[in-house]
Amino acid sequence: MQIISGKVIVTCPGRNFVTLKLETDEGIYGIGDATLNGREQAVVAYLQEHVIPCLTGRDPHQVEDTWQYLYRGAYWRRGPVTMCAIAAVDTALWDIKAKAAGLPLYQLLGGRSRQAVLVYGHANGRDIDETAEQVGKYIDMGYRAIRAQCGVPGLASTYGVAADKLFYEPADADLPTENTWSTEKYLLHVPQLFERLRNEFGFGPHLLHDAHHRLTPIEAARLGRDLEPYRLFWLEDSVACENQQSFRLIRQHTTTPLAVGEVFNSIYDCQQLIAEQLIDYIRTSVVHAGGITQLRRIASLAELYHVRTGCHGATDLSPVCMGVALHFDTWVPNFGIQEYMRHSEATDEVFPHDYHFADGYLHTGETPGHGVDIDEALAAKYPYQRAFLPVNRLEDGTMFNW
Ligand code: GCO
Ligand code: MG
Repeated sequence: MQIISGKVIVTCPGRNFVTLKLETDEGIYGIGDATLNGREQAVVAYLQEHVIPCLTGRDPHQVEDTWQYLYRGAYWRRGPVTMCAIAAVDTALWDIKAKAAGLPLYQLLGGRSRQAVLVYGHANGRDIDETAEQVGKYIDMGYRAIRAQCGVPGLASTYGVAADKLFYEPADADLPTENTWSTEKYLLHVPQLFERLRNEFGFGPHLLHDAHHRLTPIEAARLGRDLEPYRLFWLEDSVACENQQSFRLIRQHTTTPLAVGEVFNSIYDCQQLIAEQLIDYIRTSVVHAGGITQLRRIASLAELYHVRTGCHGATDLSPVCMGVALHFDTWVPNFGIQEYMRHSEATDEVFPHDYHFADGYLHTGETPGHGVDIDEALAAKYPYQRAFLPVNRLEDGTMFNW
């Protein structure tokens, strides 16, 4: 079998998605997600100019060799743009291999390790009452694990609080929106949210929270400690994680489980955190961490150190990425949880898929491949629209982390 063409499809059914389609001389094709939120066109150019021309004529079954060719062969390694492009190729090749074998992808990875994939949904509100009401709604929908985010008194807006309660979409403007942040106000408020949620819903549902890289290590240690009575499933992205040793300090002070990794794109970004057992969950995703080929290496490293997986699954990761993540989750021995933010109806129509939600779990289908396709005619009806993630400033105007 040979790869005969590669096509990049950009579509915006409510938000932008970049999809790679690789076709073979035997009529089998594979699909991969290449979406990098707010930087979509950089990946499109990387694929079109620097990757696709090297793929023509290659044997699609050589998944590992192609990964190494694109990673080592580029000389310039790592980085989100490069790794998204490699991920898209890798995903499309695994899709082709599984289709050629006539098997759902999880069978090629090692087969089923669990019946279904535990997922967490996103409850959020402008204040504690509204967030509590949303948590109740998620419980009614069958969710067993819920991430709770809440507006902070004195701040006009904050990360994770959406106008539309089911479909959170942070890339909201043609140029970056400016938000204002105060760590002091936030740190006082969050424990009150979780006290209320545990009082109202008990300790049955798993509760999670995302600090979105906004704290210093000692602030994160304080928050982890303040949240201990409420037994969170995890506290996510408490500090910006370029400096992995920050987690040593946090770890010394709190037993709240820690999760990190959605912005990581290489196994080396995870290495110290995993090997020193500074985290409990690694959140790298198929699309941002170089595809299944690298993600499973990360998971295997994590397994050695009792670290479990918790793949990023926000709406900016397309249904293709979600479908593949579910095959990975169905197989991976050290599975923890999967994030599941629902895609809009328009998105689901552009990307027909065979996974479904029931009773707090997502279930993969049995279609050969990863089970997600793209309706190109429909995709063409939604042209690209530039959209940026917001930026964040402190109250005195200092540029900060979003
Ligand atoms: C999450 C993430 C997202 C990111 C988004 C950026 O935990 O789901 O933090 O909400 O902000 O994926 O593109
Ligand atoms: Mg996050």
